Amino acid sequence: MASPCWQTTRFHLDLSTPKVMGIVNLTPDSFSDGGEHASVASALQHCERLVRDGADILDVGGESTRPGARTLGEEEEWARLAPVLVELLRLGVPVSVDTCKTEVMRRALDLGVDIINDIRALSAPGAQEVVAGHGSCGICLMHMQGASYATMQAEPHYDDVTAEVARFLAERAQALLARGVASERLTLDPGYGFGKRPEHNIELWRPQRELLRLGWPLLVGWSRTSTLGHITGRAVNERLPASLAAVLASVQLGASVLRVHDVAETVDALKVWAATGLLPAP
Ligand code: 7PM
Repeated sequence: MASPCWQTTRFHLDLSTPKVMGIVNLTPDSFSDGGEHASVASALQHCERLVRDGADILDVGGESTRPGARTLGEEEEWARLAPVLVELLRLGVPVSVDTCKTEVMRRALDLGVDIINDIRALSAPGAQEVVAGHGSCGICLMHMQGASYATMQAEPHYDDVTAEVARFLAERAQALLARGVASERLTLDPGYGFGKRPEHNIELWRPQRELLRLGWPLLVGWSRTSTLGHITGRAVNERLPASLAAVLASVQLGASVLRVHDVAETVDALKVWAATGLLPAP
């Protein structure tokens, strides 16, 4: 089998070793207080730190996704993202934008971002067209059950969670191929925690390799999730050890891109894991 890769706007990522995607959350409570200029500067400092820590990709989100959070208008979301994206595009690492909004995707791609990461798998009207029309950006399609953050955890139901996630992701990926998107531009994400109870996430985890049969690399986000809280009894700011264990288990189960808050710690954990020979060195 050829080495898996991920084609993005400016970079061809080699996924024969796992890659670390650092989370950059631009909600006002993250980098705020001293006005817009100060918050852009502190967000940028955080990103530079993630790159020094070994992040292979930065994933920047402008919409607070906390359950019950007010959804942002596209102008507001773009106003948060734009000044930071402009600077990040100079750092020399792939820049991913975590958004569900078609107009935000269009503007981000016009700026030159490398990847569109959409927890709604490009379901907004016009989103597939924008991304397909770009020609080379990377794409992450994630599975989520339920219409919104506000409702997704209310009543998740699956007869066979792995089969249902696989069917959904295959269908979204095929729709993009039908629009002429090159297969190498796609990664798939099972969406741990999105419209899934802890038992659903755990049930989905062990057969994760079955999703690889669809033919695309897997990106996973276990970092600090409530399922890890459920397993360990730890509060969100105490979930680093659990998150590291989840990363290593996920890599063993075939994941190629790890979306994490704690980049330096994750890079160390992957180096130790790689030293065992269980996976190629990062
Ligand atoms: C509140 C709830 C705050 C959830 C933040 C979140 C993923 C993602 C997010 C993921 C992909 C977070 C999430 N999670 N994109 N965006 N996969 N592809 O934990 O798991 O950062 S937002």
